Amino acid sequence: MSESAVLYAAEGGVATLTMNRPEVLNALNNDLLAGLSAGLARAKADDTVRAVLLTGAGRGFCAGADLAANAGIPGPRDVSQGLRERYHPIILAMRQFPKPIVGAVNGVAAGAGMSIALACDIVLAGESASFLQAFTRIGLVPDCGSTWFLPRMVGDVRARALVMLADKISAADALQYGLVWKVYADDKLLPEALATAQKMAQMPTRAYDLIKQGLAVSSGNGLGDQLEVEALLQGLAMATEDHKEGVTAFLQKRPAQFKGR
Ligand code: T3D
Repeated sequence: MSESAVLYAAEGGVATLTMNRPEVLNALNNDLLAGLSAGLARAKADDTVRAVLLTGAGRGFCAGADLAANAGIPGPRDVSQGLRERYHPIILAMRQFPKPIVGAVNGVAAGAGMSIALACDIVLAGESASFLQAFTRIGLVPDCGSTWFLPRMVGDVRARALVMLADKISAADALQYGLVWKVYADDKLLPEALATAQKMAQMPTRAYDLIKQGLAVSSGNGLGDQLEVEALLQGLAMATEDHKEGVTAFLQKRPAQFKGR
């Protein structure tokens, strides 16, 4: 595995993962997929890391599966198994990640690259970024969660149009549709995304983990079931050191110093 397909840097509670194949807009080959898995595992295991920032090197965020590398594989390949083994663990790891993930979409996010962007907890974009459900352009169907994320994020009408028409949409449209949280001038994106991740790294990390668990099951639950989920999660949150600190700080009229425990 190439060490450089995903750059890893941890500082101030934030691990920055930079997809690093700029010459192909960070298209996903085996090295980059392995690098993402390894980077997420490393950030998860490091107790000093309390937020992750995911971005791309160069002018793209991620152009999806590396079509040239795939075309170079001789003979038939088991695409379904490849998705299960190499892609799904990344999407699931992101959604089940016990710390927040901020995506800084610095350029085009296409195909599985758009799915990866949508799997982040907070999606920020540069004003020249774009989003493309590229799949039907090459006769494929959306994968890596796009048919799960999109209807929930933008509703059925827009989800169908995005995946069937495969029009590239601008960051401004993505903001209007609710695919991203904020759009920044291109030169402000990384500093703003880092500031967001640093802020989140100071927040109650265990509560974030529990929030992610609650949101993950909400769309499959009725209100009564979800109220029960919230009750269970609140019991866990209430037992954390950070909850005690939050209440103590409130009563003492000072800023809380959360430790992520
Ligand atoms: O196969 C499986 O394992 C299943 C998984 C499937 C998941 C998927 O993601 S399927 C979807 C795959 N992605 C695409 O279909 C997108 C293909 N790329 C594009 O449509 C365009 O490149 C973009 C719209 C993303 C950007 O266009 P543009 O004009 O800004 O850049 P460009 O000139 O097309 O690309 C720049 C370079 O990156 C270029 O190389 P070159 O000519 O300078 O040597 C281009 O070939 C390369 N590149 C871009 N995307 C990919 C890629 N190389 C390999 N794979 C790519 N996906």
